[in-house]
Amino acid sequence: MNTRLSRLIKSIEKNNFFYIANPLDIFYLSGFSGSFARLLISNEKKFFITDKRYNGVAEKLGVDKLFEIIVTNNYKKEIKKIIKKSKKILISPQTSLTEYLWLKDSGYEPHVSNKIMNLRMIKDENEIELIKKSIEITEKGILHILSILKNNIIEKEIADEFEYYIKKIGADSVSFTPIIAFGKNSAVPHYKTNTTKLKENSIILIDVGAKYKGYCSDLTRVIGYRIIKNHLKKYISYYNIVKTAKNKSVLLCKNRNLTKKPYFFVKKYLNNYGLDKFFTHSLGHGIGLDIHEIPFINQKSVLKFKPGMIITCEPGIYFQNEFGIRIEDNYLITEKKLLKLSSLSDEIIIKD
Ligand SMILES: [Mn+2]
Repeated sequence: MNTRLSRLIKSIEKNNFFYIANPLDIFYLSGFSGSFARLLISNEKKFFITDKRYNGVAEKLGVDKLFEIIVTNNYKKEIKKIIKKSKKILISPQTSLTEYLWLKDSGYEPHVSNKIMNLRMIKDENEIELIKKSIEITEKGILHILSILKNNIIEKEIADEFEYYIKKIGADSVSFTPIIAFGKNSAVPHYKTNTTKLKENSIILIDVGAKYKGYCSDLTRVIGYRIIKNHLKKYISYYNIVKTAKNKSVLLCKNRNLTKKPYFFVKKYLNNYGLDKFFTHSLGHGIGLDIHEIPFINQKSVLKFKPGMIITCEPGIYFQNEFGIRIEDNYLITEKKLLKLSSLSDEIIIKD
Protein backbone atom coordinates (compact mmCIF):
# COMPACT_ATOMS: atom_id res chain seq x y z
CA MET A 1 0.00 0.00 0.00
CA ASN A 2 1.06 3.58 -0.56
CA THR A 3 3.06 4.77 2.46
CA ARG A 4 1.12 8.02 2.93
CA LEU A 5 -2.08 6.08 3.24
CA SER A 6 -0.63 3.43 5.54
CA ARG A 7 0.82 6.12 7.84
CA LEU A 8 -2.56 7.80 8.03
CA ILE A 9 -4.38 4.53 8.70
CA LYS A 10 -1.99 3.64 11.51
CA SER A 11 -2.84 6.90 13.23
CA ILE A 12 -6.62 6.40 13.13
CA GLU A 13 -8.11 4.82 16.25
CA LYS A 14 -10.25 1.72 15.92
CA ASN A 15 -13.84 2.37 14.79
CA ASN A 16 -13.07 5.94 13.79
CA PHE A 17 -13.37 7.31 10.26
CA PHE A 18 -11.40 10.09 8.62
CA TYR A 19 -13.64 11.99 6.20
CA ILE A 20 -11.59 13.80 3.54
CA ALA A 21 -13.18 16.54 1.44
CA ASN A 22 -10.22 18.88 0.85
CA PRO A 23 -9.11 18.46 -2.82
CA LEU A 24 -5.39 18.73 -1.99
CA ASP A 25 -5.65 16.04 0.71
CA ILE A 26 -7.52 13.84 -1.76
CA PHE A 27 -4.82 14.37 -4.38
CA TYR A 28 -2.11 13.67 -1.79
CA LEU A 29 -3.62 10.38 -0.71
CA SER A 30 -5.07 9.09 -3.98
CA GLY A 31 -3.46 10.94 -6.91
CA PHE A 32 -6.94 12.00 -8.10
CA SER A 33 -7.33 15.67 -9.04
CA GLY A 34 -10.82 15.78 -10.57
CA SER A 35 -13.39 18.27 -9.35
CA PHE A 36 -15.32 15.89 -7.13
CA ALA A 37 -14.25 13.12 -4.76
CA ARG A 38 -14.47 12.22 -1.10
CA LEU A 39 -12.35 9.75 0.86
CA LEU A 40 -13.55 7.81 3.84
CA ILE A 41 -10.83 5.94 5.69
CA SER A 42 -10.82 3.78 8.79
CA ASN A 43 -8.48 1.14 10.20
CA GLU A 44 -10.23 -1.47 8.14
CA LYS A 45 -11.87 0.22 5.19
CA LYS A 46 -10.90 2.72 2.54
CA PHE A 47 -13.50 4.25 0.26
CA PHE A 48 -13.05 6.56 -2.69
CA ILE A 49 -16.33 8.21 -3.60
CA THR A 50 -16.81 10.13 -6.83
CA ASP A 51 -19.64 11.06 -9.17
CA LYS A 52 -20.67 9.62 -12.51
CA ARG A 53 -18.58 12.03 -14.58
CA TYR A 54 -15.50 10.24 -13.24
CA ASN A 55 -16.72 6.73 -13.86
CA GLY A 56 -13.57 4.81 -14.88
CA VAL A 57 -11.21 7.77 -14.37
CA ALA A 58 -10.14 6.77 -10.89
CA GLU A 59 -9.39 3.22 -12.05
CA LYS A 60 -7.09 4.59 -14.73
CA LEU A 61 -5.08 6.32 -11.98
CA GLY A 62 -4.85 3.07 -10.04
CA VAL A 63 -7.11 4.39 -7.26
CA ASP A 64 -8.90 1.01 -7.22
CA LYS A 65 -5.69 -0.64 -5.99
CA LEU A 66 -5.85 1.47 -2.82
CA PHE A 67 -9.56 2.10 -2.31
CA GLU A 68 -12.94 0.57 -2.79
CA ILE A 69 -14.49 2.88 -5.40
CA ILE A 70 -18.08 4.09 -5.11
CA VAL A 71 -19.58 6.01 -8.03
CA THR A 72 -22.69 7.90 -7.00
CA ASN A 73 -24.56 11.14 -7.48
CA ASN A 74 -25.57 11.13 -3.81
CA TYR A 75 -22.38 10.84 -1.76
CA LYS A 76 -24.06 11.81 1.50
CA LYS A 77 -26.38 8.85 1.28
CA GLU A 78 -23.45 6.50 0.64
CA ILE A 79 -21.54 7.87 3.62
CA LYS A 80 -24.54 7.43 5.90
CA LYS A 81 -24.76 3.83 4.75
CA ILE A 82 -21.10 3.21 5.64
CA ILE A 83 -20.91 5.03 8.99
CA LYS A 84 -23.70 3.90 11.21
CA LYS A 85 -22.10 2.99 14.50
CA SER A 86 -19.15 5.36 14.83
CA LYS A 87 -20.39 8.86 15.51
CA LYS A 88 -16.99 10.54 15.73
CA ILE A 89 -15.57 11.63 12.38
CA LEU A 90 -12.12 13.13 11.84
CA ILE A 91 -11.81 16.00 9.36
CA SER A 92 -8.93 18.23 8.20
CA PRO A 93 -8.85 21.90 9.30
CA GLN A 94 -9.29 22.92 5.63
CA THR A 95 -12.70 21.23 5.43
CA SER A 96 -15.40 23.66 4.30
CA LEU A 97 -18.10 24.88 6.65
CA THR A 98 -20.78 23.36 4.42
CA GLU A 99 -19.19 19.92 4.83
CA TYR A 100 -18.81 20.42 8.56
CA LEU A 101 -22.44 21.42 8.93
CA TRP A 102 -23.93 18.52 7.02
CA LEU A 103 -21.87 16.08 9.09
CA LYS A 104 -23.17 17.70 12.26
CA ASP A 105 -26.75 17.84 11.01
CA SER A 106 -26.51 14.14 10.13
CA GLY A 107 -25.78 13.32 13.76
CA TYR A 108 -22.00 12.85 13.51
CA GLU A 109 -19.40 14.53 15.70
CA PRO A 110 -16.76 16.10 13.43
CA HIS A 111 -13.35 16.44 15.14
CA VAL A 112 -10.65 18.56 13.50
CA SER A 113 -7.45 16.57 13.09
CA ASN A 114 -4.01 17.71 11.91
CA LYS A 115 -2.95 14.19 10.94
CA ILE A 116 -2.96 14.76 7.16
CA MET A 117 -1.44 18.23 7.48
CA ASN A 118 1.37 16.75 9.53
CA LEU A 119 1.99 14.03 6.95
CA ARG A 120 2.02 16.59 4.14
CA MET A 121 4.52 18.72 6.05
CA ILE A 122 7.26 16.11 5.56
CA LYS A 123 8.08 15.69 1.89
CA ASP A 124 9.18 12.39 0.35
CA GLU A 125 11.83 11.99 -2.37
CA ASN A 126 9.30 12.32 -5.16
CA GLU A 127 7.78 15.49 -3.73
CA ILE A 128 11.25 17.02 -3.25
CA GLU A 129 12.03 16.40 -6.92
CA LEU A 130 8.74 18.00 -8.02
CA ILE A 131 9.33 21.08 -5.86
CA LYS A 132 12.89 21.39 -7.21
CA LYS A 133 11.51 21.35 -10.72
CA SER A 134 8.86 23.91 -9.75
CA ILE A 135 11.61 26.20 -8.39
CA GLU A 136 13.67 25.75 -11.55
CA ILE A 137 10.70 26.87 -13.64
CA THR A 138 10.10 29.91 -11.39
CA GLU A 139 13.75 30.91 -11.71
CA LYS A 140 13.57 30.73 -15.50
CA GLY A 141 10.41 32.83 -15.30
CA ILE A 142 12.26 35.47 -13.23
CA LEU A 143 15.08 35.58 -15.81
CA HIS A 144 12.43 36.00 -18.49
CA ILE A 145 10.93 38.95 -16.58
CA LEU A 146 14.36 40.59 -16.51
CA SER A 147 14.59 40.34 -20.28
CA ILE A 148 11.34 42.23 -20.93
CA LEU A 149 11.72 45.18 -18.57
CA LYS A 150 11.43 48.53 -20.35
CA ASN A 151 10.18 52.04 -19.65
CA ASN A 152 6.37 52.31 -19.35
CA ILE A 153 5.67 48.56 -19.32
CA ILE A 154 2.84 47.96 -16.82
CA GLU A 155 3.01 45.64 -13.81
CA LYS A 156 0.15 43.47 -15.02
CA GLU A 157 1.81 42.85 -18.36
CA ILE A 158 4.83 41.42 -16.57
CA ALA A 159 2.62 39.23 -14.38
CA ASP A 160 0.81 37.91 -17.50
CA GLU A 161 4.11 37.36 -19.35
CA PHE A 162 5.46 35.40 -16.38
CA GLU A 163 2.38 33.19 -16.28
CA TYR A 164 2.42 32.55 -20.03
CA TYR A 165 6.15 31.85 -20.05
CA ILE A 166 6.22 29.38 -17.15
CA LYS A 167 3.28 27.45 -18.62
CA LYS A 168 5.14 27.27 -21.91
CA ILE A 169 8.11 25.63 -20.16
CA GLY A 170 6.04 23.08 -18.24
CA ALA A 171 4.26 24.66 -15.26
CA ASP A 172 0.62 23.71 -14.55
CA SER A 173 -0.05 27.30 -13.52
CA VAL A 174 1.21 30.01 -11.20
CA SER A 175 1.21 28.96 -7.54
CA PHE A 176 -0.36 32.31 -6.56
CA THR A 177 -1.18 35.61 -8.31
CA PRO A 178 2.23 37.12 -9.13
CA ILE A 179 3.22 40.21 -7.18
CA ILE A 180 4.94 42.70 -9.48
CA ALA A 181 5.45 46.01 -7.68
CA PHE A 182 7.11 49.10 -9.14
CA GLY A 183 8.57 51.93 -7.09
CA LYS A 184 6.58 52.81 -3.97
CA ASN A 185 4.25 49.85 -4.61
CA SER A 186 7.11 47.62 -3.44
CA ALA A 187 6.54 49.00 0.07
CA VAL A 188 3.24 47.08 0.31
CA PRO A 189 4.08 43.51 1.40
CA HIS A 190 0.92 41.89 -0.06
CA TYR A 191 0.62 44.24 -2.99
CA LYS A 192 -2.03 43.70 -5.67
CA THR A 193 -0.44 44.08 -9.10
CA ASN A 194 -2.13 46.76 -11.24
CA THR A 195 -1.47 49.06 -14.20
CA THR A 196 1.37 51.15 -12.75
CA LYS A 197 3.95 51.99 -15.43
CA LEU A 198 7.64 51.33 -14.98
CA LYS A 199 9.68 54.52 -14.63
CA GLU A 200 13.43 55.00 -14.56
CA ASN A 201 15.07 55.09 -11.13
CA SER A 202 12.62 52.54 -9.62
CA ILE A 203 12.92 49.59 -7.33
CA ILE A 204 10.99 46.56 -8.66
CA LEU A 205 9.88 43.80 -6.31
CA ILE A 206 8.79 40.50 -7.86
CA ASP A 207 7.29 37.73 -5.74
CA VAL A 208 6.33 34.85 -8.01
CA GLY A 209 5.92 31.10 -8.11
CA ALA A 210 5.05 28.20 -10.37
CA LYS A 211 3.05 25.08 -9.72
CA TYR A 212 4.47 21.89 -11.21
CA LYS A 213 2.53 18.61 -11.07
CA GLY A 214 0.64 20.11 -8.14
CA TYR A 215 3.69 21.40 -6.21
CA CYS A 216 4.39 25.06 -5.44
CA SER A 217 7.48 27.25 -5.38
CA ASP A 218 7.74 30.83 -4.11
CA LEU A 219 10.62 33.26 -4.77
CA THR A 220 11.12 36.99 -4.33
CA ARG A 221 13.76 39.21 -5.93
CA VAL A 222 14.44 42.94 -6.01
CA ILE A 223 15.63 44.79 -9.09
CA GLY A 224 17.09 48.27 -9.26
CA TYR A 225 15.82 49.63 -12.59
CA ARG A 226 17.96 52.40 -14.14
CA ILE A 227 18.79 53.72 -10.69
CA ILE A 228 20.52 57.12 -10.49
CA LYS A 229 24.06 56.56 -9.33
CA ASN A 230 23.86 58.45 -6.04
CA HIS A 231 20.64 56.62 -5.04
CA LEU A 232 22.16 53.23 -5.69
CA LYS A 233 24.32 53.22 -2.58
CA LYS A 234 21.31 53.62 -0.28
CA TYR A 235 19.39 50.75 -1.92
CA ILE A 236 22.38 48.45 -1.88
CA SER A 237 23.06 49.06 1.80
CA TYR A 238 19.44 48.26 2.80
CA TYR A 239 19.41 45.31 0.43
CA ASN A 240 22.54 43.83 1.95
CA ILE A 241 21.10 44.07 5.46
CA VAL A 242 18.02 42.08 4.37
CA LYS A 243 20.18 39.59 2.48
CA THR A 244 22.40 39.00 5.51
CA ALA A 245 19.29 38.66 7.71
CA LYS A 246 18.04 35.94 5.36
CA ASN A 247 21.31 34.09 5.06
CA LYS A 248 22.05 34.15 8.80
CA SER A 249 18.53 33.36 9.99
CA VAL A 250 18.16 30.42 7.65
CA LEU A 251 21.09 28.71 9.36
CA LEU A 252 18.78 28.43 12.38
CA CYS A 253 16.21 26.57 10.27
CA LYS A 254 17.73 23.26 11.19
CA ASN A 255 16.60 19.92 12.47
CA ARG A 256 15.18 20.11 16.02
CA ASN A 257 15.30 23.93 16.32
CA LEU A 258 12.06 25.72 17.20
CA THR A 259 10.57 27.32 14.09
CA LYS A 260 10.16 30.67 15.84
CA LYS A 261 13.88 30.94 16.50
CA PRO A 262 14.92 32.29 13.06
CA TYR A 263 12.03 34.79 13.20
CA PHE A 264 13.30 36.27 16.46
CA PHE A 265 16.84 36.26 15.12
CA VAL A 266 15.75 38.48 12.19
CA LYS A 267 13.88 40.86 14.51
CA LYS A 268 16.99 41.21 16.64
CA TYR A 269 19.35 41.49 13.70
CA LEU A 270 17.29 44.26 12.07
CA ASN A 271 17.06 46.01 15.43
CA ASN A 272 20.84 46.58 15.25
CA TYR A 273 20.12 48.93 12.35
CA GLY A 274 16.90 50.38 13.79
CA LEU A 275 14.95 48.52 11.09
CA ASP A 276 13.00 45.86 13.02
CA LYS A 277 9.80 47.95 13.01
CA PHE A 278 9.84 47.84 9.19
CA PHE A 279 9.75 44.01 9.18
CA THR A 280 6.02 43.46 9.52
CA HIS A 281 5.23 39.89 8.46
CA SER A 282 6.29 36.37 9.26
CA LEU A 283 9.69 35.06 8.17
CA GLY A 284 8.52 32.10 6.14
CA HIS A 285 6.26 29.12 5.63
CA GLY A 286 6.18 25.58 4.35
CA ILE A 287 5.48 24.98 0.66
CA GLY A 288 4.02 21.87 -0.94
CA LEU A 289 0.67 21.23 -2.56
CA ASP A 290 -0.40 24.47 -0.87
CA ILE A 291 1.52 27.70 -1.31
CA HIS A 292 1.33 28.34 2.44
CA GLU A 293 1.40 25.33 4.73
CA ILE A 294 2.90 24.34 8.07
CA PRO A 295 5.45 25.04 9.44
CA PHE A 296 4.86 28.78 9.70
CA ILE A 297 7.98 30.64 10.78
CA ASN A 298 6.74 33.45 13.01
CA GLN A 299 6.63 34.57 16.64
CA LYS A 300 3.77 32.20 17.53
CA SER A 301 5.09 29.05 15.93
CA VAL A 302 5.50 26.11 18.31
CA LEU A 303 6.70 23.44 15.86
CA LYS A 304 10.25 22.20 15.50
CA PHE A 305 12.14 21.86 12.24
CA LYS A 306 12.24 18.29 10.95
CA PRO A 307 13.97 16.59 8.02
CA GLY A 308 11.78 16.67 4.90
CA MET A 309 10.28 20.10 5.52
CA ILE A 310 10.55 22.53 2.61
CA ILE A 311 10.31 26.14 3.65
CA THR A 312 10.67 29.70 2.44
CA CYS A 313 12.83 32.27 4.20
CA GLU A 314 11.72 35.79 3.25
CA PRO A 315 12.67 38.72 5.46
CA GLY A 316 11.63 42.15 4.20
CA ILE A 317 11.62 45.82 5.17
CA TYR A 318 9.08 48.35 3.92
CA PHE A 319 9.29 52.14 3.86
CA GLN A 320 5.80 53.43 3.17
CA ASN A 321 5.47 55.58 0.05
CA GLU A 322 9.14 54.95 -0.75
CA PHE A 323 10.19 51.38 -1.44
CA GLY A 324 10.38 47.88 0.01
CA ILE A 325 12.93 45.09 -0.06
CA ARG A 326 12.18 41.39 0.39
CA ILE A 327 14.33 38.44 -0.61
CA GLU A 328 12.88 34.95 -0.61
CA ASP A 329 14.50 31.58 -1.20
CA ASN A 330 13.34 27.97 -0.73
CA TYR A 331 15.14 25.41 1.43
CA LEU A 332 14.98 21.74 2.38
CA ILE A 333 15.66 20.70 5.97
CA THR A 334 17.64 17.47 6.20
CA GLU A 335 18.98 15.47 9.13
CA LYS A 336 22.39 17.15 9.14
CA LYS A 337 22.18 20.30 7.06
CA LEU A 338 20.05 22.79 5.24
CA LEU A 339 19.86 22.56 1.45
CA LYS A 340 19.15 25.69 -0.57
CA LEU A 341 16.89 24.54 -3.39
CA SER A 342 16.77 27.79 -5.34
CA SER A 343 19.92 28.59 -7.27
CA LEU A 344 19.30 32.11 -8.55
CA SER A 345 21.86 34.54 -7.10
CA ASP A 346 20.53 36.54 -4.14
CA GLU A 347 22.56 39.65 -5.00
CA ILE A 348 20.57 42.76 -5.87
CA ILE A 349 19.79 42.76 -9.59
CA ILE A 350 20.82 45.98 -11.29
CA LYS A 351 19.23 46.72 -14.63
CA ASP A 352 20.64 49.68 -16.59
MN1 LIG B 1 6.31 33.22 0.41
